[in-house]
Amino acid sequence: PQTTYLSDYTPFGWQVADVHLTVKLAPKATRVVSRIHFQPNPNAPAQDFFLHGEELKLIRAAIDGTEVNPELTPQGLRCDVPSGPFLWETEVEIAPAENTALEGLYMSNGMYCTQCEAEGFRKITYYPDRPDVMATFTVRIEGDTPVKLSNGNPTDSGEGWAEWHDPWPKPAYLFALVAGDLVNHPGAFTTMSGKEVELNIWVRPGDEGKCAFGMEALKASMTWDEEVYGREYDLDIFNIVAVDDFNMGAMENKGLNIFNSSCVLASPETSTDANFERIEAIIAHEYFHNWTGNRITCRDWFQLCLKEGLTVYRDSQFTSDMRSAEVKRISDVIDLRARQFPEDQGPLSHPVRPESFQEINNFYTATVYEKGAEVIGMLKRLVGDEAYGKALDLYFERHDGDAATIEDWLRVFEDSTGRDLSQFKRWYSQSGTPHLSISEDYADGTFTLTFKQETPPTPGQSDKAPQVLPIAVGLLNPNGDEVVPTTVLEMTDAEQSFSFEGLSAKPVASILRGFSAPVVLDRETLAEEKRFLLAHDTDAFNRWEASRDLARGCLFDMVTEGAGPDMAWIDALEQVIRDGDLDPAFRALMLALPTQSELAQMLHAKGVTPDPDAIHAAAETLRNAMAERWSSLLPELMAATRVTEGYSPDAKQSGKRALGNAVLSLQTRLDGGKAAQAQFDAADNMTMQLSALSCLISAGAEDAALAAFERQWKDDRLVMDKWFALQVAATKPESAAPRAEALTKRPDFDWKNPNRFRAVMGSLAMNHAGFHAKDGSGYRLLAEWLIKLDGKNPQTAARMCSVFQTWTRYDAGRQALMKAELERIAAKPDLSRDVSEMVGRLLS
Ligand code: B3K
Ligand code: ZN
Repeated sequence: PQTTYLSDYTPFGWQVADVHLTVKLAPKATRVVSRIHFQPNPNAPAQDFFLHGEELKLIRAAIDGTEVNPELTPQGLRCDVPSGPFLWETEVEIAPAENTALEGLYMSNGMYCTQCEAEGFRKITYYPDRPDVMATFTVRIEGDTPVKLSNGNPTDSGEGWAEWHDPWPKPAYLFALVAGDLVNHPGAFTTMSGKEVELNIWVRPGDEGKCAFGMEALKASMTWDEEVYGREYDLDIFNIVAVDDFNMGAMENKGLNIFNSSCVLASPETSTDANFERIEAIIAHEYFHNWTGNRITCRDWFQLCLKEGLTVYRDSQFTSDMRSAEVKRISDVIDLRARQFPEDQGPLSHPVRPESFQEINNFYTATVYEKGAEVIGMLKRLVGDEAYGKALDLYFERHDGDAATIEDWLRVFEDSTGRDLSQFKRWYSQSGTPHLSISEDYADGTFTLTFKQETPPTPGQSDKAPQVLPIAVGLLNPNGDEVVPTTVLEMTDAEQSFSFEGLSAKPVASILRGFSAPVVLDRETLAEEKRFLLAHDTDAFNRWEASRDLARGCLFDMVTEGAGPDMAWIDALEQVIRDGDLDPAFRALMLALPTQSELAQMLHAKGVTPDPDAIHAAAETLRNAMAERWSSLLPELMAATRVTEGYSPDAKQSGKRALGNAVLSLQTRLDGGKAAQAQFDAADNMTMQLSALSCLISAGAEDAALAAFERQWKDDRLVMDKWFALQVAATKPESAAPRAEALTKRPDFDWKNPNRFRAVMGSLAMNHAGFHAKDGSGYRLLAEWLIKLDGKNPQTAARMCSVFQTWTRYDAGRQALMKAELERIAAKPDLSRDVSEMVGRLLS
């Protein structure tokens, strides 16, 4: 397969003035007629006229009305063209009903829909399918479906046809078309300049009752972007469509966002609090793309983080404002460590701005998205809030309508702040997670912190240069009072010291407050000092981190030395858990242990080969010890978290439920599932029902509840996804692979639906000790299904290959088993480019 390099970027030889598409829909033979005005691009070197096109049947091509015979290749077509402007026309035939890859134009439950990012438009018609070619689109849809939607504003319609015009020039990846038997949940929004916008959420008949929350989230997002970033919506209409078969969460097509139905449909009975929060965040994310992504897009796909990192950063700000900023920060760091750190520290490690790819869809990663957002957070921390605001204003002013680069982005900050960001730019080019170690010194009232940074080598990058690290530090005196409030130290060297003078006693340092840089902190702190921070730190993140650190240390000792649970930590934690003045959501986070995969990573980093069974056993022992120590506290807490008002997914109620359910899982260890069964029977919302079911599964007392749940929800696809997922994720390790396999034999295991596939196979990978079963049964099952899925949906198969990304950290036996499965996948005949690239990187 061919590799594309950032350094090879060349502009396209023509500009597109406008695009007219006529799409005549038919499941097996859709005709797409294009009329495109090309004119030579004065800024481009001479080149052949080449248009991308894949899996298209060319019916006819013409230039200025005269038929031509282009040279066809599997990737597109080449043609001789006039030296001046010309009108290009083609007619192609495609078969949406046969498109199981869910890229281009495809069908989901009888409905036509599209997914074009990154390179899917070329499966709809011949086109320069690259983000720096921007054009206005006029689209005519012909077909007998009652609803026909495309980008922009509706201009005209009649019996069997509808026409749309999008006045904003856009790259083809933002093209969208939806047609089907759909119903809308309507809404309206008045923008800050008084423009009326029609809003709709389009769903299949029967799902109308699950749209109200999404609509409110959309309006809240529109208001927030006006208030915080000064960004106003720019069309007369904004449509969202829910689709059941979708490879990702959602897609920001101009004026026509398409969502995986799991990321927009919500009701208290069918969605958990976590679902509600995620839906709110994804709706915001896609809406925010209208400015960061659509109005300002990417010059090429290497610049993906320009839109994704920034938009993730913006949606996290939104969630922080809508809910609790502290809880959001802790949750984001948990997620970063669970998904991005393993990526950055294994064979798939790549820079936030990658420099080469075979299949760009493989780079929609936690590194591009989440680390990309962390980089923006650091930039804001370094320049300050006000300067960030000014830089963003300049970014929108200078680059509106552009296909921009990371260089453009950084230049805006340099020009508006006068800072030199050349060293900061390493965050975009250097892969891997920096390790930060610290030593402390105190003498004569002066406290000195000395930091050392070092980034281990990653694929293709053996030598690492020091990066700019904003290190937020606060100092507490021995009574627990803060003597130096949060200060951002700017570290630029490999080793660097910072001093604080005029102190009356040796302080306790709270370092990397708010997780001010995405690094691994190697800090040898005494347990006593961590308990002190757990009790006194004014920074919520570091309070949580202190406890997390104690839990990690305790589990490390349990696994490596057979030590018992750290009762001093459990008692210190109890003080926090009991503190009714603290946000229940924060206390719920405090109750969670580090994940088993995080522990495996920590052991590996400390030179110990992780044994998944030993890690699982230690975590179980520790949780049992917590439950026993708090046996009288648990019922009290359960009572205190009871919600008596009607259900609301807001932060206040969901925080209470989160704490109550964290407590329930401990209580289940004492009563074998009695309280969980009672909660399951009484539940009137999915949060309470599902968490009770989860407890029953971990207690091995789930049979009746699973059957009852299935009877109740068998007709609701999204709820049944939860049922499939939970029984694999929450079961004992030895049952995970057998249960996943049994589930794949059910008639409702519709494996071509990405949500259902992920529910089973993704959950298997989440069950750490289950996936890593010593006999290799977890690996084998997953590999078999990836091979099967590759033939139908390479994109989803390739994404899931990343569950093998930590394979080299385990013992020789497990390594050999995983390697054999990866090799088996690699040997599959006709393996897709997507999976082939992933497996190649994993094995290299
Ligand atoms: N931009 C899309 C992702 C497209 C996925 C391409 N394989 C969703 C998002 O980040 O908002
Ligand atoms: Zn995005």
